[in-house]
Amino acid sequence: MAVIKRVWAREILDSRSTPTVEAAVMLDNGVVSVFSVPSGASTGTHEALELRDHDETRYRGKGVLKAVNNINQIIGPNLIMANLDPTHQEEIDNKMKQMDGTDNKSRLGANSILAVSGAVCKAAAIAQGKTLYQWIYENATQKGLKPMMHAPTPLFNMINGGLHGAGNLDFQEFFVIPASSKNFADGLRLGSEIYMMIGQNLARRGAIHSVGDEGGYAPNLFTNADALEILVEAIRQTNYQIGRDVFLGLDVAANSFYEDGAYKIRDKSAPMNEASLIAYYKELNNLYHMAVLEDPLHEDAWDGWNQLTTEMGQQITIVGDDLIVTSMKRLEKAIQTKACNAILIKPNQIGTISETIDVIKHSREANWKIIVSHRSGETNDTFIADFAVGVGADYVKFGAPARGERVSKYNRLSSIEIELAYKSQQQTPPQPPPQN
Ligand code: 2PG
Ligand code: MG
Repeated sequence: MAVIKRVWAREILDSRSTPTVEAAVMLDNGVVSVFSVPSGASTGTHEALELRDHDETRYRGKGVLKAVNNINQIIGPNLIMANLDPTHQEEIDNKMKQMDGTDNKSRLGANSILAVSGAVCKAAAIAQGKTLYQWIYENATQKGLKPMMHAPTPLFNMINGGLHGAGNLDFQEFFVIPASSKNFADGLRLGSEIYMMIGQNLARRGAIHSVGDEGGYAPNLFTNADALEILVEAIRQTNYQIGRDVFLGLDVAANSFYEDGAYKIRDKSAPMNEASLIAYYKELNNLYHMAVLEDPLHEDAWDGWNQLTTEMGQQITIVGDDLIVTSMKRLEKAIQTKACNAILIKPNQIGTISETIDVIKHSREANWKIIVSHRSGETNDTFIADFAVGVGADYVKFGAPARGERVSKYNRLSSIEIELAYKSQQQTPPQPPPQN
């Protein structure tokens, strides 16, 4: 097998015009791969550290030259010296963890480590002549996960609020979710048709402000519940039926409106305590029959999470994102305390591909649903789509079915779905989909 011969990195821009890290790996057989790291806006406090320069004279302090230098001067030279086979993902990831030596990757930065981890994974796939999702599947299988490969059901973020929207909504993401019985192509079409209808309705009301960070509309409305109403209205104008073809969901991202022990949202005149917020979710659920509820409470409200999951978890997929931050330690606590029944997976919250797969495996052992997610700051890298297929995720969350950095990932899933269909009939697809 080939060995890693060169590793290098540079600073590029993400979809918010914020710098991020792009790494490249070259093997001694000439194979080159490139991977870029996404970045969150509503980040959990317990995420691995995203290293930024904090030099106010460049990109308002958001530059990533330190992370880039860590790749060019520390990670790269050390990996090259060790003559590593890129198919040994775990060994390489462990080596980078050792080089960093901290619990939260704060020395080298999770953004520099993940950039190399992802580029190594891509290089290994190319060198073996395998599709990226197939190679990730093999990695996952080696680690004892038994993925079912398919294009997962998308959670389309149609309305962007909270830290992602220029409008006035407190909840961050309002999902439209195709029935999981639909194939991906039909689900994507459903998402697009409903997205167009929502846009038309908001424009008629004069409520559109703009689109938010993830391509969903960012309107000004009276309440967060009104945004759910807008989804229902748009769906009713299509041929799709709520509860049969399509479902609703929310990423509340409650951290962002939790202050001084209370939750403040525009739906209620006074700040709410945990019990009244849970009661409000029940009210919304009675009206809208939600299928997915992400981060309903703030990231350290363990007792409240347990109460909510005990009371609502039979009907709804309750997802821990800021709560768990793709961390094994926090996942273990969440399983023990029965805090939720699903996990949002973001490789950059933890910093290596191997650790991300370990967290997925452990979540599966608890019979949890797996949702593989983008970040609000993205590039056109489609790695995360292949990753979701390779680990057998139930859902993906890549934003609205609009904007280049979002649709690149949905379109990649479409081509994987076609390819898998050909393979299941032992036929060769007409055109191999591109990998980078
Ligand atoms: C989330 C994510 C992705 P961010 O909260 O789930 O939608 O947002 O990347 O800003 O953390
Ligand atoms: Mg979230």
